[in-house]
Amino acid sequence: MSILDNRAALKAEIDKVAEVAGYLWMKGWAERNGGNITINITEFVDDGMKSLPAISGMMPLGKVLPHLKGCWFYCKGTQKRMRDLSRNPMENGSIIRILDDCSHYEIVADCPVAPTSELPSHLAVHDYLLAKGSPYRASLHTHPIELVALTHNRDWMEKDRATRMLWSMIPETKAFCPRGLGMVPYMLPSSQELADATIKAIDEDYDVVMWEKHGVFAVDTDIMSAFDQVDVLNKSAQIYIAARNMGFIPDGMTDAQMTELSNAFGLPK
Ligand code: 2HA
Ligand code: ZN
Repeated sequence: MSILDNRAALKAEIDKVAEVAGYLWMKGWAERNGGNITINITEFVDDGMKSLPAISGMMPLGKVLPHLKGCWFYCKGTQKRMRDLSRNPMENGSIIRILDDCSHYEIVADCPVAPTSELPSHLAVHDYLLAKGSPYRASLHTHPIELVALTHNRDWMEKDRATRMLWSMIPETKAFCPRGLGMVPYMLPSSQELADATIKAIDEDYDVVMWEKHGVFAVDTDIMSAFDQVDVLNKSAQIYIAARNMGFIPDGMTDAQMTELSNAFGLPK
């Protein structure tokens, strides 16, 4: 028995998470338990779900998150592997609900798998998105090799320098990641400080935020779209590296070509 039985719409969302988890593993972005995914599934919750008993005690969120009252999430489990999640999402992640005090949660289904270590960042971001009235319901943290490599150099950590280079490698990148790549300096994984800095970067209007020497954090309407934004950025980083490996610095699209593209697709300048 699974909470997903006879809940086709909810199951379709979890299936997308499993599909993306498989891509993360295949791309080499999800070593061991690396990366995490949370999705806000509140719109799929029915009365039958609301009456289900908890299968865990009350766990603290570490912070009051007022906009999460009554919200439900699917979360990857802590210490769980993306490659396992791709085959078995409900044994490597769980469905949680936020309690009315907005500072605790409990696990509801299917297994008592404790959520990801990055839960503070993920839930604080979901709280921020709801407060803003954003339609975004998915957040993804992963370790894309070439984008992480880029952050090991101070110059590329300068605001929007990497964004300009990545956009200029191939026209699709700006078209499909129109807000670019925000940069957050190194901070301890799982810390509240990192969560706060991530929200600040998203608030500056980025959908994808780089955690220096660690990974990316991306938000979008659903998990597939969040993955796509990271995928186009990392593709550009790979093209840059391929050119450098051929012995030259790539020209990149010209400013005039970038402006033409932005006008044609109605993208921000
Ligand atoms: O959950 O990637 O940053 C594993 C991680 C933590
Ligand atoms: Zn990580």
